[in-house]
Amino acid sequence: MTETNASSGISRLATADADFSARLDHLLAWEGVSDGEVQARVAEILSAVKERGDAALVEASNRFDRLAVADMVELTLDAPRLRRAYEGLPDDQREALAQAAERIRLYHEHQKPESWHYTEENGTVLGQQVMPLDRAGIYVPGGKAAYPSSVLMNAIPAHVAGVREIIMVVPTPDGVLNELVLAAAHLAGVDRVFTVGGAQAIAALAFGTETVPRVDKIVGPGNIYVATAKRAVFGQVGIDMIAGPSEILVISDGGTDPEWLAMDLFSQAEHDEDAQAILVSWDGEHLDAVEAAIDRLLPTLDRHAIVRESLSRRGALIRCRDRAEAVALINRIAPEHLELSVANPEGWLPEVRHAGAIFMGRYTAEALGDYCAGPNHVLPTSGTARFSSPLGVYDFQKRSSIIHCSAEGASTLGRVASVLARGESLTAHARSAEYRIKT
Ligand code: HSO
Ligand code: ZN
Repeated sequence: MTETNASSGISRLATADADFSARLDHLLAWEGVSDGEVQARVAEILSAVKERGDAALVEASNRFDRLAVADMVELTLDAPRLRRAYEGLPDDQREALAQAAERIRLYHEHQKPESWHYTEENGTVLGQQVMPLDRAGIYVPGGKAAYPSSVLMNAIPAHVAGVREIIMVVPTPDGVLNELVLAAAHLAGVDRVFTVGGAQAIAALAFGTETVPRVDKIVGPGNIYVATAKRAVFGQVGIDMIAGPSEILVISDGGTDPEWLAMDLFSQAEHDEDAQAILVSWDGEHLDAVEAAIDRLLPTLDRHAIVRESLSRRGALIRCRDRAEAVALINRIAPEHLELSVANPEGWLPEVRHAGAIFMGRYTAEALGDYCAGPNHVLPTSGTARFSSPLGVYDFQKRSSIIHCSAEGASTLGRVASVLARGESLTAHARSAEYRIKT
């Protein structure tokens, strides 16, 4: 039996309910795929930019962002312009942004994978060389969803990875620039910004135009047109993930202030109406207290309409029987963000198989991770934490295998290769290997 609370609309579920599994599946289901009409429009934009370059890019930007510019010069911001944006910020914003950038940079420095090699007895050397991408493109959404924190989270790992050139694109609907976004780009090491967005910006990054250089990988969130365009150009360029709405799963042992927990749920629910906030506990009275806190605090939120919609569409307070059921729920949901608001979070860690980021203990609000703890806030959503990881330095690097045979090594390997090549009837392979066999 599922009851719906009249004020917040958040679902109450219990694992003991006969329909629990079906109800949970329904809440978790998220359809992010674009329809045929979106795909057709995107395909049109992609081919226009591919064929006509800057001219098509300018036309599309004028049309979709309600601009009236003559050429790409007006849609280009260089590094000095980004620095001026940073210097022009109010002191508190400039300092907070700089602190966040420094912490994110430090964390990502730890991720740098090393090249390695080993030498066999006969002198043959085998190894792996790690190299950064030449050029990365960062997509930043416009309008309300333009988050300076996301600029830091996308560009800093690229910079730490050693990417030679970082290009950012951001739409400016009605020509409105977001100075905080530009300041974040400055701190994160972005080289150039083009104020274009949508599928046309993805096309420019993927194919290159007279002004926009072609990049090797495109990262960053965007609306359905951007996501569709990214999927379409994948293969010609690398892309990161296609992110769904934000999610948080909180596990509470009943010992955390219900108001803190309510606000933690709101913090992700306020991102958008499709965001998902779920709290699990085996303490029924505590769940009632959290629900009461939700009802009390919800009207005080600036974004109460979005939060209410998100909680009633996809939110849930789930009562489980015990800790083991809570662990099973974590791994079934594979949440983007997991808050372990429990007495001994370390004890849980080995059992958490799937989660994008794990926030340990009562003090670690997810919001701290969104801005400044250091780890990346670009995380796998919609259960994709089962097979993917947070955005990181490794997303901006690739590896080359290194093989350096000694004369003796080539002779030994030649014998093995020759047999296998003849087994595949590839005799040029066999003879190439055999030339190097010592007799
Ligand atoms: N929670 C979002 C990131 C973000 N939060 C940006 C605030 N600003 C990612 O799921
Ligand atoms: Zn957030």
